[in-house]
Amino acid sequence: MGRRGKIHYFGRAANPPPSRCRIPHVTQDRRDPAPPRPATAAVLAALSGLLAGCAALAAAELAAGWLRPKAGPVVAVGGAVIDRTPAAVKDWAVRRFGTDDKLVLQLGILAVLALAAVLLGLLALRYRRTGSAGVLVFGAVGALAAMSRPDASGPLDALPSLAGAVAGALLLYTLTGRLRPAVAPADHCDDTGGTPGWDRRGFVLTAAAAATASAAAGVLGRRLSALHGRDAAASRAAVRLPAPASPAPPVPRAAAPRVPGLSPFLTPNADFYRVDTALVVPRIDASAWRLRVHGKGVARPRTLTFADLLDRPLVERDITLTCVSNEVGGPYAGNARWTGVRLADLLAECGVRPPSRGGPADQLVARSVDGMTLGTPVEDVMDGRDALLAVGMNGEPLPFDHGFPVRMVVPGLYGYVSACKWVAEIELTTFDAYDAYWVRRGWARRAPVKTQSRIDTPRPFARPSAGMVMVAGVAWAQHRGIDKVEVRVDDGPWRPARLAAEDSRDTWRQWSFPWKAEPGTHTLTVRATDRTGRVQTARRTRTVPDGASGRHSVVVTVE
Ligand SMILES: Nc1nc2c(c(=O)[nH]1)N[C@H]1C(S)=C(S)[C@@H](COP(=O)(O)O)O[C@H]1N2
Ligand SMILES: [Mo]
Repeated sequence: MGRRGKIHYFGRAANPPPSRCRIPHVTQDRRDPAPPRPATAAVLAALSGLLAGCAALAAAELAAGWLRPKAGPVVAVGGAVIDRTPAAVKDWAVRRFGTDDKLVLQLGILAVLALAAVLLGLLALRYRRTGSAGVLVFGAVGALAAMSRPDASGPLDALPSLAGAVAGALLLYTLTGRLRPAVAPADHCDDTGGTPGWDRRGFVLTAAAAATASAAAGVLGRRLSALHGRDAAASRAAVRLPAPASPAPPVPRAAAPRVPGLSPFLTPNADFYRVDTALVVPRIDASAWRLRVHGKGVARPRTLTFADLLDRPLVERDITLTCVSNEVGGPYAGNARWTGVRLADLLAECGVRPPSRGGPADQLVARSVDGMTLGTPVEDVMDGRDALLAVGMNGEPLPFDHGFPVRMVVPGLYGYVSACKWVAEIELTTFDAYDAYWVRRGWARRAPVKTQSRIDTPRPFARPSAGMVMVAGVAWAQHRGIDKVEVRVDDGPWRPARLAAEDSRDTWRQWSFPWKAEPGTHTLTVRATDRTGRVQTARRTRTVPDGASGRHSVVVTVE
C-alpha cells in the first residue's frame, strides 16, 4: 500500500496531483515541519517494534485460536525449549519455580520477544526493509517450532506464526515509514514538495489502530482457543463411571488421624500436584479417544475405545503417586483413589508375556497424545501389582490436568517411568532398543520409588509454644510398605513415631509424634523404614537421575 492510499484511508487530504516522481507524494501540511529529534525517533522506533511484536503475537494467537491452539508460537517455542532443556536445568527450574515453571518459561519467551521487537524497531528506523524482514525471521522460528512438535498435525501448524510475522512486519514497515523524512535527501525529487519532517499524525493514528486491532485479535484468539476444548468438556461431563467390580475398601479411620497441618490422607483432585511438559493441557473428546496396544511379543495387537475400557471389570485402588523431581520434604506427592482397568490383564489378552515367562519385551513404552513417552518395566506391570489404566480419580472421571480420559498409574514407580497421562499408545519393546523422553534427558531408565518421609507440621521456622507440640507427616515406600517412622530432636536418639494404620502398601502412611518441646531452636528430623527392612538413608542425593535421597529436617524455635 502506498502512502497515497493511507492518506485517503485516514481521510486526511484529497488525492494529491499525479506526480511523475517515484517517491510518494506527501503534502506539506500533514507533515511535521521538523524531523523528530534523534532521541524521540529512537523511542518511537522502539515503540513501533513493540507494537509490531504485539500485532504479530495477536495475529498468531487469532490464527492459532481458529486453527489449533497448540500451534501458537509461544506455546510451540515453549514446548521446543522444554524438550531441549537438560535434566539439570529442568531440575533447577522446578526447584526454583515449582509448578509455576511453565508460566516463568512463557514470560521468559515474551521478554525475549519484547527485547527483539525493540531492537528490530530501532534497526528499522535506519534500515526499514531489513528491520521489518527481521520480524519474518522470528515468524519462521515459530513456524519451525510448531511443525517440529511431536504432535504437530502438518504444515498448517506453521500458519499462525507466519500470519503473525507478516502482520508484524507490515506494521513495522508502515510505522517506521511515518517516522522518516518524506523524502530522503539522496533521492530527492523536486516536484513533490517533500520535506524533512515526519508524519506525526499518521504515526499516532496507525499506532493506535494497530494497538486496538491487536488487543481485539488477542482476545478473540483466546475465545476461539477456548472453543476447541468444548467437545472434550462435554464428553467428560457425560462420562458415568460404572461401579468397580473390585471396589477399594473404605480408608480405615485409623489411617487418617486428625492432626492440624497434616496432609489429608486422600489428596483432593484440585490439590493434587501436577507435573508435565504440556503448556496447553490436552483436551481429548473421550468418544474420539483410542488406545493402540502393539509391539514386540504382542501376539494379538488391539485398539481399544473408551467404551471398551469401561466395559471391562474396573478395579478401584488407593495409590500414592510421587514425582522423581520431588526434593526431600517436597510437595510432589499425592494420594488418590484411582478407578481403572488392570493393565496386566489387558496385556495378557493381547498375548504379552513378561520377561520372566519368556516374553521378548522388557519395556512398555506409553505414548501420550502430545508425544510424551514413558518407559515402564513390563515385569513390574505384570508382577501382580495393581498397575492401572486409570479412568477415574477420587470418584470422578480424570481431570484434564491429570490425564483425561485415560492415564497409567503403577504403584511403586516414579511418575516419569509409569504414569503416562492422556495415553494413546502402548508399545512393547526393549530397554536396549528405545529410550523414552526423560531417559534421553539424563534420567534413569528404571526408577522405583525411594523410601521417603516428610514432616508436614510444624512448618519450617515455626515458633510453637513450649509444651506438647504434635509433629506429624507422611512416609512412603509404595508397593513395599512403611513399617516404622522415627523422629529425632537435635542430636538426640531416634524415637519411634506413632504410625497410623496402613491403607495399603501402595499408599503413603501417616505418622505423628507428640513432642515435649523445650524453649530454644531445635531441629526435627524424620526417617522411615520400609517393609524390606531398609532404613531411609541419610545420604543426600540430587533428584537427577533417579530421585532424591536423604532425610527431611525442620528447624523450629520454641518460645
Ligand atoms: N503425557 C504426559 N504424562 C506424564 C507426564 C508428562 O509430562 N506428560 N509427566 C509424568 C510425571 S514426571 C509425573 S510425576 C506424573 C504426574 O502426574 P500428575 O500431574 O497427575 O500428578 O505424570 C507423568 N505423566
Ligand atoms: Mo515426575
